[in-house]
Amino acid sequence: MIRRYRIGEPINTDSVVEQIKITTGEIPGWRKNQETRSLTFQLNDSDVVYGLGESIRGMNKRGWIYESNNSDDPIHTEDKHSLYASQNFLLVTSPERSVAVYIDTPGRVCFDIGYTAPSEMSITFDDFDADIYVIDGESRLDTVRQFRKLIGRSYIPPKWAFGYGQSRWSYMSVEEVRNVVNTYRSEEIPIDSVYLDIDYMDHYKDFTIDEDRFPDFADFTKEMKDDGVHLVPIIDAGVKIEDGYDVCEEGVEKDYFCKKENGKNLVAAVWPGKVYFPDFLNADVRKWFGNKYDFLLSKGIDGFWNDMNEPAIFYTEDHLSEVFEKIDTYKGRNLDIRSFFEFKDLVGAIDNNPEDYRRFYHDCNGQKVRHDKVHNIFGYNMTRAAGDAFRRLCPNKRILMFSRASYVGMHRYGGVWTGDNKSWWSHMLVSLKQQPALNMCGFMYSGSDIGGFTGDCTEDLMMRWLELAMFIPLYRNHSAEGTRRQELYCFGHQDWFRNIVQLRYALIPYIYGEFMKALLSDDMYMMPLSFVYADDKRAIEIEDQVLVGESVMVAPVYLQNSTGRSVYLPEDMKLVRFRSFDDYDEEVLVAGDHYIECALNETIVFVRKGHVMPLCAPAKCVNELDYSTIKYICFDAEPSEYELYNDDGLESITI
Ligand code: MIG
Repeated sequence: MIRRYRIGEPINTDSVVEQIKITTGEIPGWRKNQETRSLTFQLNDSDVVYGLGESIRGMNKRGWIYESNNSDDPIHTEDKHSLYASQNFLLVTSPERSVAVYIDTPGRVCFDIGYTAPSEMSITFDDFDADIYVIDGESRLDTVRQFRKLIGRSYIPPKWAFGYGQSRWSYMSVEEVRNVVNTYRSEEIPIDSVYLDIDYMDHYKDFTIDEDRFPDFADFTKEMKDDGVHLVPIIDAGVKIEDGYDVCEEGVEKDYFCKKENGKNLVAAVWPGKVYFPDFLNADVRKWFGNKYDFLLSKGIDGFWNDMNEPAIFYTEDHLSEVFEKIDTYKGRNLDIRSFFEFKDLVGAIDNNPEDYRRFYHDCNGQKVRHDKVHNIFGYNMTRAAGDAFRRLCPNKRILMFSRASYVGMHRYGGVWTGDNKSWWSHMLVSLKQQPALNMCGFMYSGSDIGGFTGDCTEDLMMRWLELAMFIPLYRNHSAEGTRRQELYCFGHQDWFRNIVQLRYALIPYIYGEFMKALLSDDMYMMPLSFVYADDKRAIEIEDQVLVGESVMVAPVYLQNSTGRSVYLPEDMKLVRFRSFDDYDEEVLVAGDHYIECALNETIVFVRKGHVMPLCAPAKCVNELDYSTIKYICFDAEPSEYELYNDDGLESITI
């Protein structure tokens, strides 16, 4: 059952699709405090709190403060409070209850989940305006399903988006991309996509191509596609300010950019230097910007990633000049402990400065709204602009789309990737824990940069990460400029990498099928063990094993130099130890604790009691997978029933 309550006068986010009448009066179970602008909820000792989508720390969110405040912060350490996303859904579970709350408000929200007082969860608002949805379900899954129904069906990617993707900031030319693809092909490591980062553009201008380095782009896109490879260009939120650049000139002429208090266009800066921000909160602007994707669609592109849409701001013109003025006042002074750090922070705190988010305004249905009040739905609306455009421009075709910033509601238009992680073993585990939380919030197509974005990746980290991400929908290796190259052929054991990626392809009938089944029924694709083993105390506490679809449990190795790990089995399961798609052992293990050996080149998968996992022969790309080669790995000697979902993976589904 879902009840909706309203506090103040929230700005509509369009995050829900079902109209629910507002219930007046107190919110049962919650204490409202107008003075502190907060809501408080009592937690029982046995409660586990799930949710908040893309965030740091564990699957059980108890014991920390999380903030919905979309942030371009590339240091995802445990002491942080926000990442790039705001997904304000919390699920409180115990053997006795499964209650959830969804806080629909586009501004900053703070979730203190047993941090200040261990048995209290309090939610504090910058502006006390929100729609509060309280959901009571029969089970964890039932509560999630009700929420997912409320927010509408998730975005469906093309099937090729489940294949291996190779990315790097940046492949600088047609020759470099060709070389990457050719090397994957000659090493016989499957690949479906290559990502184009900012340098494919002409001076970082959205919807342009650098003609010198990427000449005859449509021909090149075709050449790649003929070889089974989709090129996926990046689109940034800021539009370069430049005379003669059509996107900039049109936007100025139509008055489509975000404005300052005085009505002048805000001048901010990102990659291209000075930029304007399209006012994505305005429907006309969304339509206009969305149509621009046609520049690339018409050249054969069928996938995009939307970046820097928190929005990330290096500086605003106004703030920068203030900083320069202030710096002058420090000239010739004897800088001491205070003044030195003030001075240092003047420049150090210039990017993504909270002040800057209060310097500009949006036009929301004729209402002038200061940016910080709607900050968390900016990226959502950029991706919505694209998603709506795809439905207009190519209604029958699925287009790959994922975004860095997000808010609930965006899940209907695209997926997410989790931003600038590091080549750290700890970040590999975080990437697994984020998956169930993302699924709860409607984000089904998602993943993290495999191998880590910044920092130098080692061969063992890359191998373990590819194994850990084996069932994660977005399977993309991405890394930053200046880091050690981490294309799979850059390391020593090509044969091992080939085996791992081929296994991914062999599992795509299961991965894609289970993903789609879950998506179409508002179900979870990846879930904490407690979703199935609800009364098993041990299972409820597990943070490093996850269920995938109806048949599989994963328990990957995530520590450097480990040759195995402890695994807890809530019931009897079959261990399948893969060295490659056709070289594996199977062993039925009884419920309980096990130490499982797992060499660096092995992927371990557990098939649940009474269940079945399909496996096919790999191919060089998803499109060439031959489902007639499917065989089934069964827990029992006698195969049980299994419904294998499949479709052509390209055509839109509009039921
Ligand atoms: O702040 O386009 O998260 O994936 O490679 C850097 C360059 C801007 C951030 C994205 C990252 C991408 C990078 N971008």
